[in-house]
Amino acid sequence: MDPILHHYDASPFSEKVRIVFGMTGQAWSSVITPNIMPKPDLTPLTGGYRRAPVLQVGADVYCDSQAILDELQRRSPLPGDRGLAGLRGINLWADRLFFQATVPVIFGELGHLTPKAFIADREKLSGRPFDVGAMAQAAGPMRVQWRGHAAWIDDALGEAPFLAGERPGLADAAAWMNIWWLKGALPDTYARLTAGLDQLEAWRARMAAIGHGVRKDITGAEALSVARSVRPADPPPHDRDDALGLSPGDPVVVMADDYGRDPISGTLVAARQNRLILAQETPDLGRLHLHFPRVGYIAMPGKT
Ligand SMILES: N[C@@H](CCC(=O)N[C@@H](CS)C(=O)NCC(=O)O)C(=O)O
Repeated sequence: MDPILHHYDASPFSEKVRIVFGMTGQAWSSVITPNIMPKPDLTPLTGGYRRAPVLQVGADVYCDSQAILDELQRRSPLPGDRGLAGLRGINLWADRLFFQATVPVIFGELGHLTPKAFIADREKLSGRPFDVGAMAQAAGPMRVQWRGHAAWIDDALGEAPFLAGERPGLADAAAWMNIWWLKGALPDTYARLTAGLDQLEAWRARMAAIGHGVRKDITGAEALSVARSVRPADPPPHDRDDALGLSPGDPVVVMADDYGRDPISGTLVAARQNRLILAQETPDLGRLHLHFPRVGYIAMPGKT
C-alpha cells in the first residue's frame, strides 16, 4: 500500500517529507489539503489535528513531520543513514529555531501581499496576532540570524556532499526545509543571505536535483475510503516505564506544545519513547490509529 501524504505544495514542513520520498525513490499518493481551515478531508482522519503534513498508511495516521520521518525511516531506511539517532536534534532545530527566523524574513517582505483569510487563520492557529508590521521590523535582525543558521549547514557539510555523508539522509531533509522555502519565496534575499556559503550552495543544488520520488495525485475522498477499507496495523509494544503512567485502553489527550494546539482525544494504544499512539473509533471511518511524536507534544490522561 503506497503511503498517502496530505499536504500542499507551498508547505515547507511537507517539503521535508517529499524530499525523503525522492531519496528513497518510492511511490506515494498525494492529497492536496487547503492551507487554511476548514480541511474536511483531513480532520476526520486526524481527530482534529490540522497541520500539514500528515501521512496516512491505511488506517494509521502519522501527525507531524517528526513522526512521519520516523515512520518512513522504519519502513525504508535510507542507505548509509544512521537513522534518526543523529537526526532528532537537527530536525527540531529546523522546525523551531530556524523556522522561527524564516517566518519573519519571508512575511516581513511579503506580508502586505498575504490574503486576509490566511492572516485570520494563522492568528487562530497561533493564538497571537499575525502582525505583518512587527514581522517587517523583526526581519532585519532575523535576516542576520537566518544567515547564521544557514552557515551552520555550510560548516557542518565541510567537504562532504551531504550532511549524512556520501548519500543524502534524514538530517539533509530536515536542514533542507528552510533553505527550500526562502529560496523559493524570495530568491534575491536568499542569494544575499547565502553569499559566500559555497558548500551550502553546492549542497542546495544537489538536494534540489533529488526530486520527490513517484507522486500520484488522488482525491481526499479516495484517501478516506482507503482508511475505511482497512484496520490499523498491529502496533508496537507499549513501554511500561513510560513517564505518562497510563496503560493501553486508558483515555488520553494529545496536543502540540507550540501552535495548532487543538486537543486530540482517544484511547491509548501504546506510549513509547518517541511515539504516542492513540485509537479513535469513528462512525464513518472505523478504527484509526493516530501517531504523534513525544518531544513537542503534551500528553495527558483524560478526555477533552
Ligand atoms: N511540527 C509540525 C509543524 C507543521 C506546520 O507548522 N505546518 C504548517 C504548514 S508548513 C501548517 O500546518 N500551517 C497551518 C496549516 O497549513 O493549516 C510538523 O513538523 O509537521
